[in-house]
Amino acid sequence: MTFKLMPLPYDTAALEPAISRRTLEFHHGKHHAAYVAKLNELIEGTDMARLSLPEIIQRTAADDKSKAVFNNAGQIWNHDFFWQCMRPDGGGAPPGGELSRKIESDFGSVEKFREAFIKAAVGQFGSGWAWLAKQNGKLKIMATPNAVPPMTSGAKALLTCDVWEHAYYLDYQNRREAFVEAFLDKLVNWEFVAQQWEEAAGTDAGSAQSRPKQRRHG
Ligand code: MN3
Repeated sequence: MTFKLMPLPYDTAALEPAISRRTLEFHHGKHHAAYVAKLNELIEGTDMARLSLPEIIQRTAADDKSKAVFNNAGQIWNHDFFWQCMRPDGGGAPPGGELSRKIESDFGSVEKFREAFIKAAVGQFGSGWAWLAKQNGKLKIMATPNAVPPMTSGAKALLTCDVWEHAYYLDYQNRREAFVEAFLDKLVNWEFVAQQWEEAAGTDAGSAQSRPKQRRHG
């Protein structure tokens, strides 16, 4: 199939001041768009052209000869998911409910979850992603390098923050931690995260995780 660039679920200025319009214009309109164009070019005329994005990711994850396909497919999936994880006037503590209770029971408190997420995001050396994921019935914090999504290790993604420099350098320069704090405190779309949690109820289903549904904010 030919993949299309998923539109942002909000205006490019909607996340200011935590993320500037200029950053979103480049990040979505140039970086994310380039992954889509490149993947389409790489799979055209091959048997991968009829697969879904998660199928391409799973098929190429352990295959060094398909590294370019994996990297571009992974980055499309990761960015589609990342945009949905944010909204204007988001962030802070998750609203009450099952996910909130699970965060408290698995991490000790929301504050401890926040500390662990920041530590993973800041500790990811070089380019990559920080995640809240579900695996074997438990919540876990993960950091993955480059284009790797949690589904390749059988975990289901619930929340992610892009920690490639292109995600924050125009707004925060080298201060990755300040960016991750702004992400957690001002941007997280907890409704979306809770929806991922509900979809994961009773299963880890990481390998079957499909493209997140669109919802528009702002
Ligand atoms: Mn990015």
